[in-house]
Amino acid sequence: MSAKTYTGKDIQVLEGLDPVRKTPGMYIGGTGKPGLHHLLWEIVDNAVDEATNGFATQIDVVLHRDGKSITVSDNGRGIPVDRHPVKKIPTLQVILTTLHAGGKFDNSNYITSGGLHGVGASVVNALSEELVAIIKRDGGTFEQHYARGIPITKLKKTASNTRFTGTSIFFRPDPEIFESVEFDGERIKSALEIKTYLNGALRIVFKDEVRGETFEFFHEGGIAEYQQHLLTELKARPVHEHAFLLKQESLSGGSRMELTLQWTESPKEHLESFVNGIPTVDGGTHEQGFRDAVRSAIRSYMDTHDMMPRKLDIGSDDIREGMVGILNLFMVEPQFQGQTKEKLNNPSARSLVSGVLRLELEQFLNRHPSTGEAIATRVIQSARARHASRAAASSVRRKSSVSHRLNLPGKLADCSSTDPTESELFIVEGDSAGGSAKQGRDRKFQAILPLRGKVLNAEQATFKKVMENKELQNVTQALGCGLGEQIDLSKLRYHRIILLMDADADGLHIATLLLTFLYRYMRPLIDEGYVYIAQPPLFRIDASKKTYWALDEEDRDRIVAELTGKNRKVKIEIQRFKGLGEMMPATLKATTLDPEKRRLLRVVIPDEYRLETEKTISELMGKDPSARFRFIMEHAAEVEALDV
Ligand code: 1YM
Repeated sequence: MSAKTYTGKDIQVLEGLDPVRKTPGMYIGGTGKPGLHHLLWEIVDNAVDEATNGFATQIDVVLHRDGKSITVSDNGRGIPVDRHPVKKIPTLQVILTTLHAGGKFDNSNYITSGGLHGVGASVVNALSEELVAIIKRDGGTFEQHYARGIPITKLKKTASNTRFTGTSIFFRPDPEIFESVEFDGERIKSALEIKTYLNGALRIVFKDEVRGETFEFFHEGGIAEYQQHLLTELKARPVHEHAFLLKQESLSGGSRMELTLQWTESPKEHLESFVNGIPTVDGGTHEQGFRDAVRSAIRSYMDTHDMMPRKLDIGSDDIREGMVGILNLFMVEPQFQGQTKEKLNNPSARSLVSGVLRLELEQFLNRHPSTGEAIATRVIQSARARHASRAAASSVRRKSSVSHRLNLPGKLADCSSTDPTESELFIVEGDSAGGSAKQGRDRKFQAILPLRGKVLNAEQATFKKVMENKELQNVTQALGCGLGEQIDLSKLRYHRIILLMDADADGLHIATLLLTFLYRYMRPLIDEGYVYIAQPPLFRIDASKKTYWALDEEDRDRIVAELTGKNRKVKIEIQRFKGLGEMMPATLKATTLDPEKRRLLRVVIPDEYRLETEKTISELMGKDPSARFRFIMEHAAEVEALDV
């Protein structure tokens, strides 16, 4: 980025703001919460640019008491207020009322930005019910007010002889445009903190007046410090002490980049990438370059040091397992793509990143052989585990692909149909409940698999342990589709897999463990919507020769209130089931098994929860058992109700 000074004459390609209000999604991706927050990032990024260019050191962000308006200020040079030579109005007003062509998503689905500083401010102005700009510059304080992109005052000088300089923008997003205009303090807080990690000289003070809290972020250590922070947050133990750090100041085309890289014991890869300090959540060409380089540098290092195991294939997944890294690329005209425009698309970024990284990483490994060895060991360990899991999974598949019922678990009471689309498998807790279910089912299409003993925590256990657990083996064999990478849905024997557990803590525990197993090893079953949770009643209510079923206390109270409301003298008898085993087969059938009468919950992971689910599962299924119950109980409401 250049440090040259803009004045009015540099501003080019001007356009009115009407299109922004007509199709806001084209400029900010959408009008939901992400779009709303996008307004803030546009303003903050202008202030961060001023800091990155060396003119500002502090940014203040205030989320006002109403939660619907924000002020962002910086101590930079101040947006120019001089008269624009062509437009004959103040440059500030030109910036806030005209759209730079490069700033919008054009019809080829690209957005370019970073070309001209401040292109987004006019979009924020257009989509705000109110915006106030206060500029300190040229020895004065200047102020101008806008409503929905239209100036409602002239630029006024309100004070003179100020020695301070800077820009302050207050804005209140327009409720006519956004589905909700409520900002999320937590989201703002974490995004602001990341910006200070990416710019070690920058201080950001965030005042959240809604929650009455103030946070100050300053991370002198930059991305090296962020790397440490990430390891702690991910609970990932590194396998070598020092992260690999790379800063490249002058790359071709005026680009520069910085990155960190470290291998850990975590079973996953975690790469966070940014372009010009802005998160690229969907990755893109720079991430591809990063991965290319890591793969080839590690391969070449292992080859030349004779560390490649003879009988073991090392895949690029093995090389990346446990890798935690940060990539921040600065480039002049980034192009973004994808649904939320958070994916870098410039082809040149791939070779730019991979060229430098490959060379530097190899040199680093050669200079630090103990680090090289630790990484190579980690890679081999991952390849071995993957190899073992493949072998185990294909043995399960071989066994079950003999397909005959001979291979099905002994405890399974299978259905007579062989058509998976009409077949259901009830996984039932305990033998006595299993017995009731067997008697109450329709054997044509309903199969019952009772589970006894402990289901293993699939999050904590190794693949080998999971494969040895009898109960999970039974589930796997009954389903017939294999697991892990070898899963084959065409072999799945039932298209409804229904967990039927007691409505108590033990039942919740087992359901959670089973869901974790399915999530980790048979994820496509969840994604395809094949997994359900049954809802057996907890109470039976008899009144005037009629029977009612209640799912929980609330349901019971509602039914009782309804009955007494109609007839105060009615005699009501309430029975609480201690467990499924206590229920008569006919009762179980009438309330829980019969598709005409039962209610099932389908297990779904809405797209916006995907990341969160991954985190929640690994956090909560880690050590703390009480957290597990909390997880399933609190999230029960997120499970989409579905009448089947
Ligand atoms: C709270 C938001 O926008 N700060 C800001 C913006 C600009 C400048 C300084 C600035 C940039 C330059 C020269 C330059 C902008 N300038 C322009 C334009 N904070 C915030 N601080 N002088 C001042 O880039 O050379 C657009 S934004 F177009 F005038 F250069």
